[in-house]
Amino acid sequence: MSEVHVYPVNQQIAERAHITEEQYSDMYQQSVSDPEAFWREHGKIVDWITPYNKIKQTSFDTGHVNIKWFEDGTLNVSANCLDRHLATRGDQPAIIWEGDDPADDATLTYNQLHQQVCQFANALKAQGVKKGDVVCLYMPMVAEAAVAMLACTRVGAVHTIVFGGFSPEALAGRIIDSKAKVVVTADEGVRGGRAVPLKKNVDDALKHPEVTSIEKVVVFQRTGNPVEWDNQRDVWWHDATAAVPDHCDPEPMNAEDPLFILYTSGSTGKPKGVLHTTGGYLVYATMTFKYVFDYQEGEVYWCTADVGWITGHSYLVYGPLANGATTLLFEGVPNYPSTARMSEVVDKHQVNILYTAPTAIRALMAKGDEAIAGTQRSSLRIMGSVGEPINPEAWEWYHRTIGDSRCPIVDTWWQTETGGILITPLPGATALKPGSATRPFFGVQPALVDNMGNILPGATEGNLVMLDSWPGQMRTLWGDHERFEQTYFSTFKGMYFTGDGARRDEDGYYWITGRVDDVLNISGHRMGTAEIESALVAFDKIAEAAIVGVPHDIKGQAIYAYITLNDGVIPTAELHKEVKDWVRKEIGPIATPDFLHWTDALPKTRSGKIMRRILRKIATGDTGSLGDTSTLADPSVVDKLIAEKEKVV
Ligand code: 6R9
Repeated sequence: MSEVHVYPVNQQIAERAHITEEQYSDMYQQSVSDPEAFWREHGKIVDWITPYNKIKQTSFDTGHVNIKWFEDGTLNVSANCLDRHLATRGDQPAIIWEGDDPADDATLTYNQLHQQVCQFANALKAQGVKKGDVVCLYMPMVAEAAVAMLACTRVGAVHTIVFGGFSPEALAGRIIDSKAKVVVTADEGVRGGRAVPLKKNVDDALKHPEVTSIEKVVVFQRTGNPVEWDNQRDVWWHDATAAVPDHCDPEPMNAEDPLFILYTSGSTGKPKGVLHTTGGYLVYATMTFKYVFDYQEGEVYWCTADVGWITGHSYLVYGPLANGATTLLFEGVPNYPSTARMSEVVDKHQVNILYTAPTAIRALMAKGDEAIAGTQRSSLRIMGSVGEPINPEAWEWYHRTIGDSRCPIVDTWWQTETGGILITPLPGATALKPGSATRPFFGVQPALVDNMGNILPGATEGNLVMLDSWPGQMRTLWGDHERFEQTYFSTFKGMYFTGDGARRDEDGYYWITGRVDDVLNISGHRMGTAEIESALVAFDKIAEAAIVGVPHDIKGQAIYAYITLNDGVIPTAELHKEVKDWVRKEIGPIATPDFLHWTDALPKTRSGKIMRRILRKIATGDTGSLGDTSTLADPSVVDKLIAEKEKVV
């Protein structure tokens, strides 16, 4: 380890921070020694229709995993994000929308957002949506995406957002699994100067023979370009909202009623439908937003994540709006039309808190000072990072160049499954070490275990687990509680396994080392190797495929595919392109392999298991230490693979 530079707590920030160093220690202590008392108090950060008496009913026992928080309380998420702010900040901006084109922007006040949400909630009802129905959102980054989310919560519908970059096939798979009744989309999205054919993708997805649950498609008009239309099924957003009243009472929901499903990649099989419920999720998103970003009244907060990811749920929409914050929703990409776009947006809207991903930071860092050309960024106070480990160089650059060495960086570790941030600095309370997510949030009990599940004390390295529940934890996998238990609670009995490895230093700081399972992290997006492999073998010329991740300067990891073709098929440049296009079509551009390695045979054990450890080493060129190859059925494949590597593009 090279020497770690420690940044002490910034005193100016600490002076008016919600949480100081001493408060953190006291509150953390209380939160883990008496979770009932702690959450009884802090559950009040949101407004309840029926107050809760029960706090925590949770068990991590394999076979009986059961997670319930505040289970006898009722509340409504949209009322917490909107109605409760109207008296005090109805005219304050709730959402600032910044278009892909720097000339396009718009502001919605809390009053305006409330009105739009009520109207769209009534429009959903008019399309037949009832409490408990699943609504699939396949939206670009427009304010209407947030309107649609909040409208679902208002009527008690369960949303499942599918990232607009996913293909029709991927969309169809999620609709089939969730049994969604309605899709909300747009004619097209706009990103980086290019149109994304969302409505066309929906049309294609709905042609899939197993998609039988969709009754209506509501289409927001973003570009106005012509789209195909099914008069029975398709409804324009503007028509659906034109004739409905703008009053809609929020539906009282039980704390444990489903709030949303979000599909994420795992190490095996199909994407998993992570289920979050209403009360615990909202309490946790609201509280973490307030303390992790030290949000102060009137500040402008910008999270660059897409609504299609968990970060877009918890820290673009629900956390900020539940706190009455002004949240900036950006349609575009950080480097379009100029490399300095992100910094320009900060200046234009006087952003105080910026939350982005290491992959974006590294892409800008590669351009040096061009990323800040002509900008001041003097409004910035706090900056955040999420999605993957941030390397110390990128951290330092972000701190020095974007933040002018003034702003604390919160490196926030969490997952789709955790609902909110679990390990993170607090701006006024935690000394920073570049590359470390530092310490657990209130109520969070991380531990490091060896491969046998023994808890390792002190400064050490191991598998990252959680010993007890927190309110934002996922409750189940949609329709598959057994898989939920298998995936998260069977590796280490009685513990939630994150799938990540981590190191803990002598100060108790956590350093996430990355996934220890077969999940890749490409530009902060999770991709299961199994998912890409099954897309590849579905291609009619491919016999077998194995995916590994290799380090990439900007994306963090790149996708390296070993492919065995069917007998007689010759690898050509055309086939190379065809295979890449196929994966793009099956899953989406983010899953496209960067490297294709054609080979006749993969290294397998005598029982037929592919030895990925060897494939990883060959792909990264680390062939000096291949380790034990004696269990291979045919050890000669290793030398062949190493020789073939020369030709890989
Ligand atoms: C929020 C989100 C989760 C996986 C997680 C880990 C990686 C996220 C990180 C980080 C190191 C951080 N990850 N934040 N690794 N430092 N600050 O990204 O959710 O898409 O489910 O990904 O991302 O590997 O397990 P999700």
